[in-house]
Amino acid sequence: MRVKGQIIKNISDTYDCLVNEDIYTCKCRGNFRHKNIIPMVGDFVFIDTEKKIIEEIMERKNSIIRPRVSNITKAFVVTSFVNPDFSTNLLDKLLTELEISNIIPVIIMTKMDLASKEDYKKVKDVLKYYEKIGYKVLYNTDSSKIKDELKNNTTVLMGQTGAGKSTLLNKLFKDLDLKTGEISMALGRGKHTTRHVEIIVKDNIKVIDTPGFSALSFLDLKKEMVRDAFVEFKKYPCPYNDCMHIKEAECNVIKEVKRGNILNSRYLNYKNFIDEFGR
Ligand SMILES: Nc1nc2c(ncn2[C@@H]2O[C@H](COP(=O)(O)OP(=O)(O)OP(=O)(O)O)[C@@H](O)[C@H]2O)c(=O)[nH]1
Ligand SMILES: [Mg+2]
Ligand SMILES: [Zn+2]
Repeated sequence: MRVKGQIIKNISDTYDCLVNEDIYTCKCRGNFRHKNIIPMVGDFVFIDTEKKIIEEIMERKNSIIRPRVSNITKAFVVTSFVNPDFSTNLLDKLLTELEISNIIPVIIMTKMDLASKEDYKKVKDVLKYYEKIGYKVLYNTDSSKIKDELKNNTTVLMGQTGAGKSTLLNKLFKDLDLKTGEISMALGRGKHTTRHVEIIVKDNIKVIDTPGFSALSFLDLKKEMVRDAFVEFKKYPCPYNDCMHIKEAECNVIKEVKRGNILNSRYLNYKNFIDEFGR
């Protein structure tokens, strides 16, 4: 029988497809490979339930490359105060990618309990800026607020390895038992505890655990897309419409950085990202 389902898990060339309450473990149709069609977790598909074959992939509403997932409506950028240390660079990079993909980000902070008083205050001050420019910031202790964010969404968890993505999901859903890692081991060996992307389905919630990463780079983007993803820059229009805010005379973004209205680290990260295109 041909039915519609959604890919919720992929391990090498097998795909778990959810059809109502049932899971069918499928392979792809032979001609997918010739046509260079590679299914993604999140794809809505038509499957043959007897042959256990994915026959067709429906058009994607959106997709991201790292982690490779599709049809997302929201993203949690899971970020630790310490261990691994808070990094505006990584945060800005993820926010940039999400802005470009048109996916709403929510910053979820973890490991407040491990931060020294100074680190705690320093990070909190920086987070105030992100709230000011329009990003929602929650803490992994805010279980009910986080659940509200998840309702009626397909949410992907992104963030550095060891930040606490799987731990957060285990805490939210008591019957889950995702593997979590010792951070010293994870960082020391560059190892990820979560090895594959998986959609967890609970009533009206779909949430995707993913392996973390330690470095990211912009692959197939244009530098103008990166510029436009820095949402607060738009508040300060420049004399030149296509100003890149790098060394143009009379650039209002540069002025506002000097005045302290644009966070210095945001601007420095921006310049670094733009530099990546030059090489
Ligand atoms: N003290 C403290 N430890 C935490 C917190 N959140 C997570 N951890 C610990 O941090 C370690 C790493 O957590 P994981 O949930 O495995 O991290 P992850 O983001 O899923 O990592 P990957 O799967 O490798 O991407 C585990 O030992 C957790 O117990 C927190 O808020 N406070
Ligand atoms: Mg994990
Ligand atoms: Zn400018």
